[in-house]
Amino acid sequence: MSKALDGVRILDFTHVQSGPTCTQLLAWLGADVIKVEKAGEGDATRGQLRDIPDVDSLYFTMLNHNKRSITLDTKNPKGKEVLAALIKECDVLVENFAPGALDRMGITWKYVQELNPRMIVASVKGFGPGRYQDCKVYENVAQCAGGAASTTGFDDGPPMVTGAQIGDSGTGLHLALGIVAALYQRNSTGRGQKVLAPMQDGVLNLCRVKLRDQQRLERTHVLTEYPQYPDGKFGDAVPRAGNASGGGQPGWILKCKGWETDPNAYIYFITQAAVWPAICKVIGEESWITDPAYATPPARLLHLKPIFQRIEQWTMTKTKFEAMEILNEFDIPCGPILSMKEIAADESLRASGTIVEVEHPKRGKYLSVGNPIKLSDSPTEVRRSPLLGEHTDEVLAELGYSKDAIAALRAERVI
Ligand code: CAO
Repeated sequence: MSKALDGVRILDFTHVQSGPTCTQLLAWLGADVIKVEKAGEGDATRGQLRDIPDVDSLYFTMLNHNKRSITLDTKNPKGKEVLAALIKECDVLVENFAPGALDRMGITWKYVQELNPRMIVASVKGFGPGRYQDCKVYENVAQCAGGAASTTGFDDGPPMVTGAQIGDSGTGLHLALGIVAALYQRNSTGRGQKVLAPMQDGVLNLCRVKLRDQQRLERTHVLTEYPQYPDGKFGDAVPRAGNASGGGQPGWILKCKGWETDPNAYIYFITQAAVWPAICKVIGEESWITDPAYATPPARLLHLKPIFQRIEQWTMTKTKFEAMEILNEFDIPCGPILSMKEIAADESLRASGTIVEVEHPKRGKYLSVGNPIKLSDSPTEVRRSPLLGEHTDEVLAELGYSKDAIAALRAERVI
């Protein structure tokens, strides 16, 4: 079956997580992704957090599926010639080097445009133009600068970063969308363009609701769905909201049976207004259906803590899965706190290809997250990540290099 991005060639200059997330998605959607790496070293993540000596780490393998790898010293004049040939052949150059690194390599926008005016140059940077534009940035820096850390955690604790890699993988997603849009626009203009996804901006986009709350707070001086209401004090910036829902339907994480020994024996419970009578019946508090102190959403906001304490008395008598079964019968929105161990074994995620088992020649079988975006006419087959330089000869041959010319480049350590 054909793939959505068949025929699109990506010159992949990405490393670590943000850029590789983007190009992996494009590869899963059918693009031919040629990853350019430093000879001998490769992407730094090949060697980071290794669980098997001398074998590409899971960090690398899980971010670089379906790509081809070539090694190339792009600072060597002969390496730059190869790169020029690749720029002429490819549609998109994706990079997430530190600010200025691409220019220092001589790969300026002007240079690329002269070689291939149709080329799209897509970049992840830590910050957009402004006072931090020259800074190197990793995941948690972006979470802190994008508003996630100041709004995550509990009111009486320090700012917290989240386990979801919203700075890296989140920005990779943003960049992938920008690239696909630029490819679409090129159909009518015939021209390439620059695409920039700064990590701070990407995180802020994902924290949009917190900027909403900042403005609500400034106008009304109170956020009634936050755990600080009604007893605590609000300052002039959005506070950390613990496990509050963040939306118009109050929610909280509640203990389930076994919580004393299992750190994940919890459930997320949403007191959606539409099912309030059902919630009252399930927990055995039928009088709350009509009691004016509990009957309406605004009234309940004044009593959220005791309400959740009472619901927790009920959830603690059930495992999280038993509670799910019962609550789902009444359409009460809830979700189990699943550990990575439980997710790895999840049959539905495996059946849908979101959890995949991949065979690797050096590490054997490993689990990965497959493509979470499902296209009915462009299914994803996850192929293992490439070994360092595995496709150098193949790609150079496609560019017209003879076997002798390739051997000469190798002898001079250009590839
Ligand atoms: N041949 C020759 N040189 C190469 C090369 C190749 N194939 N590939 C890379 N290089 C060179 C670069 O040109 C650069 O050289 P200069 O410093 O002389 O210009 C050098 O390798 C290092 O590149 P870098 O500065 O991007 O890498 P770093 O390890 O120092 O920094 C990071 C890593 C992630 C902090 C930085 O790249 C960055 O801020 N990127 C943008 C934001 C980003 O994506 N962050 C998320 C990363 S995932 O957490």
